[in-house]
Amino acid sequence: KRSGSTFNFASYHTIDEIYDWMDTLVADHPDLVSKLQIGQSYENRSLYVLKFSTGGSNRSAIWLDTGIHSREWITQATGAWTANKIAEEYGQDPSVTAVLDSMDIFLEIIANPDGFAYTHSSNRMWRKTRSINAGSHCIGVDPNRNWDAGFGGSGSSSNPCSETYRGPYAHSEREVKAIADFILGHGNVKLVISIHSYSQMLLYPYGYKTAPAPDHQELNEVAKKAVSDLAAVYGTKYTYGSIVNSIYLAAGTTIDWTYDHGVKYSFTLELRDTGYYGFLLPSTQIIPTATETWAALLDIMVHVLEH
Ligand code: ING
Ligand code: ZN
Repeated sequence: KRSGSTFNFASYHTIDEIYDWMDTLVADHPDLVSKLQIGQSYENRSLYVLKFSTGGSNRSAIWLDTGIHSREWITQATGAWTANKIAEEYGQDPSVTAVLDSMDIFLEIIANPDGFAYTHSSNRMWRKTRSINAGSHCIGVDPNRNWDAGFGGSGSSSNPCSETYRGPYAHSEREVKAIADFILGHGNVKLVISIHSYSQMLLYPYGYKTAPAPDHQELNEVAKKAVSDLAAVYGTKYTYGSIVNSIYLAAGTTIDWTYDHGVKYSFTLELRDTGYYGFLLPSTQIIPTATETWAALLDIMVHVLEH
């Protein structure tokens, strides 16, 4: 297949390379894969989403995003590998086939394109968006503190120079608002997995409050099985739990917003590693990381399909 021969999944790529490859994937799988534009970034880059669908109308859906924090390069790389895997396994793998025979999958590989471009051009460690903050010399908002879920609370900063700056108001960032509008407009999203790195964790709500989510017990069971199946691939150990119990209070995160807007199955994955390389994970680990992550993703997707 062209997509396999011209794009090296074992390397890190620029935004132009990834966007070009997305078109190749669509061209290679026209009956399964299409590309949507859900908006534009602050610097007017297109916000593209790959849609995997075998038909129907407004089927129940799965939303996956990678790269909302631009420096977490293993996530965009895993997103590309995963897109290819979904396309290749439909009609081959029984679980993928069953999922896509009744649900659609939406995958935004570069959820923060301005930040991603900046990690290539200027500062490899850039996390936030690239929006200008009125009255400050500091640039950018943390797109994982900008959501309307306990917005402004603990674990987010009001200082535009902070890495966890929440922004002037909820959904101030186009990149965040585009996803929120898409999910609300769709109205039938059953599962959200927002993918970050690093820490090797599988997290579920809440982050903005200490109260357990109403579905805490089921989410915990799903997470337990997913990390077990992930570990079975190469022995990589993940911890799991609510955001607040696993990391810290963090207000304004993606999955707290999706959970509070009816997406019962809302998760964040924190991919490899636990800090030895951190955000600078060697490209030799892309395929192993994506391969083990796939076990967890598929596990969660099948659970949602069956519930
Ligand atoms: N860590 C996440 C962060 O945004 C996180 C941890 C994930 C907090 C989900 C809250 C919700 O701080 C990284 N590496 O981005
Ligand atoms: Zn992150």
